[in-house]
Formats: sequence, structure tokens, C-alpha cells
Amino acid sequence: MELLVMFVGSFSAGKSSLINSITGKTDQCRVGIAPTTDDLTYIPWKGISLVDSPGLDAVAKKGHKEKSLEAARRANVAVVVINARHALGESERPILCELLASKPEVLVALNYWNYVEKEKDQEDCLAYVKDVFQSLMPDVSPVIIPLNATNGRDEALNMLLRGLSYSLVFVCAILHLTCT
Ligand SMILES: Nc1nc2c(ncn2[C@@H]2O[C@H](COP(=O)(O)OP(=O)(O)OP(=O)(O)O)[C@@H](O)[C@H]2O)c(=O)[nH]1
Ligand SMILES: [Mg+2]
Repeated sequence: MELLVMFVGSFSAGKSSLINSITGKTDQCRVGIAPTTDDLTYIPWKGISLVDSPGLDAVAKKGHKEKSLEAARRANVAVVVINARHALGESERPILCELLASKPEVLVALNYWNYVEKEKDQEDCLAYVKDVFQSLMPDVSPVIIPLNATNGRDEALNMLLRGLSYSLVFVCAILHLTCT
């Protein structure tokens, strides 16, 4: 069984850029300012599949949200990519609730972190995102990693990958238990 790690979030949150930084192939997923990724895209990487997905909220792109939510239901791990410049508005809440209801392991990539310069703003932003996830997933505290998706392989991305490894080990252990 192939493990699926899905990158999900609003359009232009940086999902495709993050996958490119992880694989080290800058042209693997197309990136752009307007809604760019139209379909689910499966990228084989180190024995698992990274799944790029269309943004959940592109108004003029019918079907994007449905495709992404459907894939999220099948994913083993969801990396929720958030734009730290305007993190998680009320309109994103129902979508996140739907997404998290399928209970994949969740990691949060708080992207565009270089735009949040003041220490106080960084603290407020982290506390706010933590609060939102706490209200949506009271039993779990997902790891939240501030990063810049276009930076390539830096320390923040390594932290995300460490979190991903732990989540995948956990998923494999559960799968093993349920299969034996
Ligand atoms: N400066 C900066 N630009 C970024 C960052 N992440 C993404 N971008 C830029 O933001 C734009 C959108 O990035 P994408 O990776 O295409 O975003 P996406 O979430 O895949 O968007 P959709 O496919 O439309 O849902 C691109 O022009 C990226 O170069 C970041 O951390 N810093
Ligand atoms: Mg994209």
C-alpha cells in the first residue's frame, strides 16, 4: 500500500512551491500567483507519494475544493499549508473542519514566514494558528512549522521533514496493528 502525503490549503498558499523544495526539483510542480494547480498530482518521492492539490478556495474554479477534500480523505498525512500573511480566516474554518474530519495525521506549514518580521507579530501569528487548530482538533496539537516554501532545503524544511517522518512511522504502526 502506497503512503500518501497530501499538501492542502488555500490557493497560492505555497503548496506546489513546498513540494518543489522538498524534492529539490524546481520545475516539478507548476507555481504561479493566480490559481495554478488544477488537478491532483502524485509525485513519487522516497517510496511515498507527495500529493499536490488545487487550492480549496479559488472562487472561479469549480470542483477544486471537492477534488482536494476527496484526496484528503484518502491521505495518510495532510500537510496544511497556510499563508502567514493572512492566516486562517473564518471562511476557511468549515473547509478545515471537513478536511480534519477524515483524521489524517496533520502537520501545519506556516508559509511566507519572512513576511512576518516583528517578533510580536510572529508570536501572535503562531498563537492564533495554534488556537484555531486547538478549537478544531482538541485532542491533537499538530506540529506548526514556520517556513518559506521557496527557500529550498533549509533548517525549517528539515524540521517539517522530521515531523513528516514521525507521522509516517505512526501511520505505519497503526496500519501494521490493524492488518495483524
Ligand atoms: N516570497 C515568497 N513567495 C512564495 C512563497 N511560497 C510561495 N511563493 C510564491 O507564491 C506564488 C504561489 O505559490 P504556489 O506554490 O504556486 O502556491 P499553491 O498553493 O500551489 O497555489 P495553487 O496551485 O494556485 O493552489 C508563487 O509565485 C510562489 O513563487 C514564500 O514562502 N515566499
Ligand atoms: Mg499549486
